[in-house]
Amino acid sequence: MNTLQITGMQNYSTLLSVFERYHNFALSTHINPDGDAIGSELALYLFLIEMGKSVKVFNTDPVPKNYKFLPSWEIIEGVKAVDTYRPEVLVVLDASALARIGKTLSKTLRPIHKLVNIDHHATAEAFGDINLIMPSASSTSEIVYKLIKHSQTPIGKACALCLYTGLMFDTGCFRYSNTTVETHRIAAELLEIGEFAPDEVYRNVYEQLPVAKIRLLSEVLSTLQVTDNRKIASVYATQAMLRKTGTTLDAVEGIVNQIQAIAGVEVALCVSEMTDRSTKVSLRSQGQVDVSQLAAEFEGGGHARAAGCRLVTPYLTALTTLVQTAQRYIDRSPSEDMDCRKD
Ligand SMILES: [Mn+2]
Repeated sequence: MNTLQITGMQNYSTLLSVFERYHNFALSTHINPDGDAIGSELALYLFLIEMGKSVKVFNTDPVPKNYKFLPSWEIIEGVKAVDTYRPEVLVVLDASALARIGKTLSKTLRPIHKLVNIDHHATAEAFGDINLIMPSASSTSEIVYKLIKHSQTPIGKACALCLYTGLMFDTGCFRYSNTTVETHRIAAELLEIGEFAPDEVYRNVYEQLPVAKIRLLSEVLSTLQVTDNRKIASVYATQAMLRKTGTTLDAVEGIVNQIQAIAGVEVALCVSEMTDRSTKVSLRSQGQVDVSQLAAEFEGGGHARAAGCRLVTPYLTALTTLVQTAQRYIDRSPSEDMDCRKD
């Protein structure tokens, strides 16, 4: 397979010429899609439609409720809808690895001509025929923004809202270390074009929580442990907690960020007990430790400040292992901050 790794300006043209050459497209993104995943794929969908293309979007997981304010979200279809459909070009966004679009989907959804990979994860695999991987970008939405700008097509209102949502989400509402002068410039431009209210976007994405989720939060936070040196904070979520509160695993997402806010904490981690008794781990770092490396020790990945992995051990064993590993990283790391990115 001829793999093309593209990073420079002229290489946006390479991808745009592929977009021009073919007619039938499919887009997809990672399982448990977040604001950047949905935002970037809808923005690219709208752009390709504007180019007169036939475009289908297939995701393994349904669009989370809090992204149903985004224009065109209804066009996103599930795995079953793929059937025998074969696009000429498949564009995978924000996924790190092809398998992350879902086991079934990664096998059934195959392009006739080109597989395109657009991503900003530091650990992104170059699985495409064309790989537009930019770890310096705040989000996949930022890369899509730059691609559209390069095409000199005006960004539409609907597209601006999708891109802004992705940018906002992946920068943690413009507060993570991946937030730059440029991020703010792009956000300002998108606000100007889209004429939407930023507070409404925030409210749509973050303030539509069911009560059950707050009850789960309370359960999970009650498991808080902080190491003696106060550098590692951890919590866990069990299947029993999910049952008790009537929630599912996706409700655990984001809890790790809350404990990261504890003064002096360098590494925050949240482990979740899975139904098969394996353990899902979310890791956050304040900058001293590269948690993508830590996660890689357990075949996981992500960014220097936000990463994840899965262990085949029960959650309490996994928790002990992870805390010990994190401590090893803290002991050997220099204390100066790294210039690193979030999810
Ligand atoms: Mn992203």
